[in-house]
Amino acid sequence: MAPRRSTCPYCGVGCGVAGQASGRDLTLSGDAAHPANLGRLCSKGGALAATVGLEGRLLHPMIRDRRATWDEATALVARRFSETIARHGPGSVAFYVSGQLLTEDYYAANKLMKGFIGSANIDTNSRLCMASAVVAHKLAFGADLVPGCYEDLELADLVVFAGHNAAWTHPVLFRRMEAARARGQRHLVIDPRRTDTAEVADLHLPIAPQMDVRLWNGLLADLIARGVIDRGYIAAHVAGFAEVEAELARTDQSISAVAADCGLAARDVERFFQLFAETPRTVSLFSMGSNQSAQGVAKGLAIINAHLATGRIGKPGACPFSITGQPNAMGGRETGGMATTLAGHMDFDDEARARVARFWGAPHTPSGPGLKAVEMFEAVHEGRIKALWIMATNPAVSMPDAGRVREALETCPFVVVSDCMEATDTLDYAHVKLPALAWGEKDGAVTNSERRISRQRALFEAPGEARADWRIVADVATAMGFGDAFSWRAAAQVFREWARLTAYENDGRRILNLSGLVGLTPEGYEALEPVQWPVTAAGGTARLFASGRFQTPDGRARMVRASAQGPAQPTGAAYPLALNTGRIRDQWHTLTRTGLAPDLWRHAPEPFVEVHPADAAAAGLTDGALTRVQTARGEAVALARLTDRQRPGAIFMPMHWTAAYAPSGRVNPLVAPSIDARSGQPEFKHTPARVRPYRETWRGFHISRRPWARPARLDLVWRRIPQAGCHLHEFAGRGDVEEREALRKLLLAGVSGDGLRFEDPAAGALREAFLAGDRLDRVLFTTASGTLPPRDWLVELFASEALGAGDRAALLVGRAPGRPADASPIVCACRNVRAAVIGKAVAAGAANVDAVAEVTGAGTNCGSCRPEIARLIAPRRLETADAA
Ligand SMILES: Nc1nc2c(c(=O)[nH]1)N[C@H]1C(S)=C(S)[C@@H](COP(=O)(O)OP(=O)(O)OC[C@H]3O[C@@H](n4cnc5c(=O)[nH]c(N)nc54)[C@H](O)[C@@H]3O)O[C@H]1N2
Ligand SMILES: Nc1nc2c(c(=O)[nH]1)N[C@H]1C(S)=C(S)[C@@H](COP(=O)(O)OP(=O)(O)OC[C@H]3O[C@@H](n4cnc5c(=O)[nH]c(N)nc54)[C@H](O)[C@@H]3O)O[C@H]1N2
Ligand code: SF4
Ligand SMILES: [Mo]
Repeated sequence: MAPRRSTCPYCGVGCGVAGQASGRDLTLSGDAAHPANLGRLCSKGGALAATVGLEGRLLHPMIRDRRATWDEATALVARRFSETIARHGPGSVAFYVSGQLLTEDYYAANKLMKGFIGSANIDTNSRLCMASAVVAHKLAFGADLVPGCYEDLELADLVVFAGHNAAWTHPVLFRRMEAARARGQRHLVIDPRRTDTAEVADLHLPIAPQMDVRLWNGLLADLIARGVIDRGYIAAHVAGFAEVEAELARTDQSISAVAADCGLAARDVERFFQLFAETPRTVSLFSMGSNQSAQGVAKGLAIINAHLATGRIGKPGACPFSITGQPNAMGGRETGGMATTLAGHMDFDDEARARVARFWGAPHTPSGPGLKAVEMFEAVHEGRIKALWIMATNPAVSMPDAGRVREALETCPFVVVSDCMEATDTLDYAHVKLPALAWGEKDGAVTNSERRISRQRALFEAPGEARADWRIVADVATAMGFGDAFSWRAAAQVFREWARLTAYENDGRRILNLSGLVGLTPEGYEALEPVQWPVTAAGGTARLFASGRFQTPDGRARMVRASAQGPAQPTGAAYPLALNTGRIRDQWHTLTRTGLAPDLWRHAPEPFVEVHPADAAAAGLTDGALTRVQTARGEAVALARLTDRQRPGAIFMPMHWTAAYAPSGRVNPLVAPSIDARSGQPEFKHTPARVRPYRETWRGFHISRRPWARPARLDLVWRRIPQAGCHLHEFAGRGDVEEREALRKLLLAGVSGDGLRFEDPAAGALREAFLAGDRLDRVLFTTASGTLPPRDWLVELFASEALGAGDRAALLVGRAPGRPADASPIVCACRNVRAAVIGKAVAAGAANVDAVAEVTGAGTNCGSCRPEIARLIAPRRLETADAA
């Protein structure tokens, strides 16, 4: 069989893949014919085959912990929702959905809530992600429209990354831009951290947290002063310029004043302004450093204003470009997955409501917007929402103030969760668990960051009783009595209905229009090639606004004042540090899928907190020490990473860890739920915090064939790190030897077989290893004051069928006989190359990334580590020493 073409389920780049399945084994490569990636894949996409096993999958409906039939589960969900609505009104129920649903799923969920239940209480995790950009687009362009396309990123002479760590979060697009750099494109990064994206850029502005609006306003004032704005474009296509100009004049916009407020060196700010002024082909990419802010809308508007005033929009290589995170964040915005719009980018005005109701034959459409994510969980907490259905998202981990979200879920009378995995932090709270088809099984459409609709296609048979999300929704809708409107039999029918809605009574005023796809046959749907909306009979559209017409009533774009404020909650004496959060290179969100691929754990095996050396010294922290990170809401414990890539006064923690992998390493219980008043998007990038040494009295590790969760009775800092063929557990405690003994008892209960044991009471050290036959079965090493060996060699032994005499003898030393241990960090996860090996290659004369690649193999597969290799070759110092 020829490989089937589909798309990667992770980031919004939307790379095409080509996969060939045999049973559950998958051979996968990048789809050379897909316009998003032309065959390339990053580390995450490249590891997909390692994540498609059935282990850990939810394969049958469950009512609490009892297996149920679909009929039972569907009937129960329908009955509880119907009863709740009958008793407390449609506003007492809610759906919380996800940019990881397919367009068909999203369309079905939205139709049920907004058309038939008659509430707008459906919101998506895109609220945590894109909501600020959506509002900025609507204010500026009249609808949530992304002007540009990926080709613009190659045509641009300057790319500004505004709070975007593209090297890690959109790696394949970054590879494309690296190629453009070789042809002279320049990169400028605005980010408080010197990320890998910043490391290789021409200019990095390590901005003080949440000062972006000040910087972009300063830029616009400077452009006006220099006379480089496009008065002709403004006169023809833009409204609101005079108001914005007048507002800017109220503040001192001198470079020195802007630089001082932004914590930047004046000459760097000057260089940014100069570069922007002299480069007509500029694309400004904005992502979570812009959106996840209490001023996220203002940040987006300030960026868009600079582009509108210079006419740099709708032209090749020039646009403001909000890049999306999830594979179908765009599809959700299009189909009405957000509580603040109807499907098809329509708003809650009477005309649009009537139109949508007419199209659906819907009895009830809500009169206005529903609850946005943070408000929704607050309403659950207060008991106003009494039935909640969560699909394809893990809010117990990913929402801000996650402790409170867990309380809300705990008390909610009825929680339904559709997921493809059987154990997630959110599923712990589910009354009903519904098994969804996962990537590789489901069939449907997604829209990537450049408005490109691509097909995801099934590569495997549906396992167990798992069903498509749209079908689960349709079955519940039918059981609620709305069967006529939900009688689809295939994804293709759902898609066609959706396409028809975009074209319905659309006289050209709604740019989101799939009129070219309304006649799609099942075969046409199956064969659909990637295409960018709007899609007419003539085909797709790469770039919007080329004619200078926008979706506002008068066709003009709007410049809207963006006022500069600092963070919602400033730091102070008790919590002097700004806690920033975000992503790491090789993991996806809450680890339910990338966590299954051992290779993807190598680059960052444990939760960490990045701290500037000066802040670390003040707090008594050393590199690698377990560190308590505290905010007004909660505490986490993570390994300190001392680095001058962090601004003094600011710290960073990854968002990924969950109760399943590192219960004390979860950051979201610490994050304040401050939101942007207009978009409802939380300020994930700023919570006042402090750090303290954890001061463990003992620590250790346990390697076993099966995974262990943190024992409930013991207050340990626990991390589970999946390995090929075994699980590594790292732990530390603050108790005495009794605590260690309690853990030992639990872990070793029932262990028989050959045991080796070494004890050094002076160091409080105990090392034990057990074999089952000739195979290593488990090891347990603990120490109070001594050291522990690197874990790699022991982990490797778990793969061996029979241990040799030499290996046995060295077991309790923990080191391979005669092999020097290299504990330096892994840089290239694909080829398993460590920093020390790269260091040696550099010392031996490898002067650039390609030379290092040739000698060591690092960076030769997906290329995600290339910026990090560059950093190892030429370390740079943070350029804030002389900041104003
Ligand atoms: N590897 C990986 N890739 C992913 C994902 C993943 O989980 N893993 N998730 C996907 C999703 S859903 C999303 S939304 C995207 C997100 O992609 P990005 O937005 O690139 O990712 P983040 O790491 O959340 O944040 C970007 C940067 O914003 C910076 N920042 C923080 N505060 C400020 C500020 O005040 N101003 C400025 N200018 N910058 C600031 C942070 O330091 C961080 O480096 O990634 C997508 N791609
Ligand atoms: N501190 C902090 N928190 C953040 C962020 C941050 O930067 N900092 N970023 C925020 C952003 S931008 C985002 S997008 C969110 C992401 O946060 P989440 O959406 O909570 O993260 P995921 O791990 O992607 O959750 C997806 C869930 O859906 C399941 N799933 C996968 N495929 C399917 C499917 O086809 N059907 C069904 N029914 N289930 C499926 C997965 O197993 C998993 O449980 O996190 C937000 N939270
Ligand atoms: S860049 Fe990586 S994660 Fe994103 S779609 Fe492509 S392969 Fe998937
Ligand atoms: Mo996101």
